[in-house]
Amino acid sequence: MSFLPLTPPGQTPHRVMTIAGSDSGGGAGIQADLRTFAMLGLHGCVAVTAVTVQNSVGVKGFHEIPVDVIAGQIEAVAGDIGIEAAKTGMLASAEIIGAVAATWRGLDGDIPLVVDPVCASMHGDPLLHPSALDSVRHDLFPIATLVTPNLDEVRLITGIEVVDPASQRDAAKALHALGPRWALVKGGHLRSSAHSPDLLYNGTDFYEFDVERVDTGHDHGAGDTLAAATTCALAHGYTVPDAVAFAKRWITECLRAAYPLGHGHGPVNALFRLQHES
Ligand code: PXL
Repeated sequence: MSFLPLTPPGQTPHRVMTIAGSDSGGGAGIQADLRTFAMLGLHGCVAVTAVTVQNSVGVKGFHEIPVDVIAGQIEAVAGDIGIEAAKTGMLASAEIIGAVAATWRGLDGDIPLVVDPVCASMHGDPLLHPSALDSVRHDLFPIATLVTPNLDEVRLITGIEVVDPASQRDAAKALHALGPRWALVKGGHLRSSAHSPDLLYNGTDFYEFDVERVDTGHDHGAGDTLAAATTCALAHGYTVPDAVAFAKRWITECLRAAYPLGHGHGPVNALFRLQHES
């Protein structure tokens, strides 16, 4: 199965950045993003925002990186290597969100930015201080090309409980009103549905992405991987709807290949290509 065109050896691939937290268990966060960047043939750069202490069972705590170090990582890469598209994941605090937003606004050019507004782990462990939700709405969303909340994050950010297509549309409108150019309301957490329809909205048009649900107990890092693959496609010059369609195809394969790990939830598997393609 083909995904993105690969760069010939010796030539510089497209360059993307993840601004996110480290997952010591290797399933989500920066580790998941870099796996998808690499497996899609892009060069991945990193601004680490926090270091989590976690395994497959849960998050035991996290340490926030000082904001000047976070801003410095973004500026160092942008000023030398260049960033063609980026994504944000775990940002932990209002202070970090403020620093990332200010740094991002200071960069030259209109670089596509995918904002995955990570609030909690799949076990419900908090990855964002509740007091930072206002910064998500007012500092982070306005700089986003695309926001990709899951349904729990939609509820925290907009107050809307998505239970059906009508409320999913309302949520897309409420998210878009906060300033991103596009909002994607992921349906993956609608457990009752046989499908997992995602709804994309740009203030004018709705696009629906209805991919077969892959039921696996091992979906740690699924949201990160979807946003990372979308970022890769944007770096390749895809439109946002095409990038989301591409990323849906990628996460579906990663979910099909997910594996058990430790005593809890295993991760989605971006390495499936090593097993299926040479
Ligand atoms: O999947 C969301 C996520 C993002 N970033 C980090 C995480 C998690 C979930 O656990 O640990 C660092």
